Amino acid sequence: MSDQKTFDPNAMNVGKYLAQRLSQLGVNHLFSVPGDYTSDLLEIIDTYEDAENKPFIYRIGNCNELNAGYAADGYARAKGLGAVAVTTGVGSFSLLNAIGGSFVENIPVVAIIGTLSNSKLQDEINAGELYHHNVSTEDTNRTVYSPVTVAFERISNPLTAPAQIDTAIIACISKSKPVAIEIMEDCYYMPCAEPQGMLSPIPNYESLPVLQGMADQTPSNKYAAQIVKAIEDAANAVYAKIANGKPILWIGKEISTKRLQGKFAALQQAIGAPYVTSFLGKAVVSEDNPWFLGMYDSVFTTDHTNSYLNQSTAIIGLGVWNTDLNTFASKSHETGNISPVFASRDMVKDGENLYVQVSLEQLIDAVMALIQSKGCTSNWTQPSPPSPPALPSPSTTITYDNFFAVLDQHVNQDHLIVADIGLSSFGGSSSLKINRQDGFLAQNLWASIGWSVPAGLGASFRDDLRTFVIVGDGAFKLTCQAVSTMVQEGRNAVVFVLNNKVYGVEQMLLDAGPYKAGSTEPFEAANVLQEWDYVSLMKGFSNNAPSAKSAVVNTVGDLQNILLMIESDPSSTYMVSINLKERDYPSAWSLFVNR
Ligand SMILES: Cc1ncc(C[n+]2csc(CCOP(=O)(O)OP(=O)(O)O)c2C)c(N)n1
Ligand SMILES: [Mg+2]
Repeated sequence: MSDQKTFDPNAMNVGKYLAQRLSQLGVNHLFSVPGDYTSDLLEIIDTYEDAENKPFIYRIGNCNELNAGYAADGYARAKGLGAVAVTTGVGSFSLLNAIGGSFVENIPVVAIIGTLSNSKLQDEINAGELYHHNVSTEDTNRTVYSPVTVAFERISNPLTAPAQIDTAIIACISKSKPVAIEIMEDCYYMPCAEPQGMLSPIPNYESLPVLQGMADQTPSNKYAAQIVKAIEDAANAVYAKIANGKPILWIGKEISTKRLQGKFAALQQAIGAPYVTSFLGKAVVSEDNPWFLGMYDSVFTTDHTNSYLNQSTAIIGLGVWNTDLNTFASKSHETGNISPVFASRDMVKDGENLYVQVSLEQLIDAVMALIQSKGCTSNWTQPSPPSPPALPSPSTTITYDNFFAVLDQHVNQDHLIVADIGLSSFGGSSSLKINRQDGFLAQNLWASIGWSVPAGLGASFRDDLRTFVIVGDGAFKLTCQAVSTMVQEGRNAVVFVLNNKVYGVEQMLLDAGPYKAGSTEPFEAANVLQEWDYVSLMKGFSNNAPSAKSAVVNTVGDLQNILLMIESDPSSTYMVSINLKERDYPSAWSLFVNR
């Protein structure tokens, strides 16, 4: 309890200011774990209501800080911006993995860390007193969080709090990366200025017309002129590869994070070229498009996709990050540079030529301008889709391939898929046809197993969609308590646990021997999991709440039945164990297993 509450309860204060700023940007939920250094803030959040007596922000309690962080990350991926509040030290250190993932994958999350009051810090510094959860008198959270945030603000003074909060949030939405706001506990109830206007992102680069103007003025700005030239040269290089022949566009996550879906669609139509995605770029635009050919990723590329890639005269990477995942299965130590043309991370690589300070948007605009002035005729005819695999009879044992074939026929534009990393990623969840833009969320580069369950909790606040989480049993064990939070918050999410009783992908990468046909080679002991009873687990997590449902799937028919039940029950949380044979794997791994 803070004596600061004696201030006028109707006046603006630091906690309310933060709540208003987040709420203005569409953050209606704050994921948190209480701690005495944040309790006053959470109390403000819980009691602060708008003119219609609705809370500005609903606080969502989580079982631990890692889950809260992943939930904020999933919320940000699904809704645009997320926020999490934890206590210092024991909370902020547990949260760090989640914020690391948000940083690496360009997800805008505001991490709020409640810390010692000004007077307690002075006690520590001057009188050697020690306070719980506190590492030292050093600026520890700043040291720990600086590498994984684009702004760190420590608020010790209510007078500067509004400017500091605004600075951090503007950095977050401008750079699409996490920020941390550490607030000393005596500040939350302190009066401060009212928020002025709305916060909006600052562009990361000048537009081409502005640069052009700077280059053309007398005397010319030589740096602007060089950037204009880099943009033009990069666009000419790309145009030369697409204007004739059979180019294929290979799209990546920046199409989504930089909101370039519309510009990409116009470019694709103007060229008349098919497109494929990288693993990180899955479903950045809807896959319900006849020109979409599937994922391009080393040995996981399907025969159908390869039949087109083999005919292509150029593969143009647009917004694809050059990561080892693009050639994951090759087990190479190199990154996955499988196309000579890459436009991402504000540069364009064309073979040996590198054009820097060229954003993806500027490149697409400049290539479109060339197409409009010079024309473009691709030699492609619209691809015909492969026929979907025939579904096996209901009595057939469930396998990875059957699971994804049945699910693929079931999911539609009303679903949001949140997929974890594991054997099920490649040729499994990556093979699902996603019929809506951004209808598939995965943390594939940071690749922290267990992300999907709490991220699915966060994503499930997209009330217009039903969230389906696909997670391996090993990954599930890290963060499974988030299912309990789903029940508590009345989320109608569905968690499919791919229960193969092993860390399958770890075994695959270590030694694929146990997966070879007819093999009796044992799994490496470190990769064998204790089996769980998922039905009992769901009962335990929810104390038998009627809205907490569970099922076990052993056959194709079991899966079809449970999917029907789930559709007819839009207000329950489901946990479904898919009972797989230990040596089963998605057939997309066959080339890997048999090489
Ligand atoms: C936090 C974290 N710890 C460890 C790993 C290493 N790792 C990657 S995949 C994996 C196993 C996943 O097993 P499971 O979820 O059962 O999926 P399966 O491969 O069996 O489909 C592990 C341990 C990781 N990526 N993240
Ligand atoms: Mg497993």
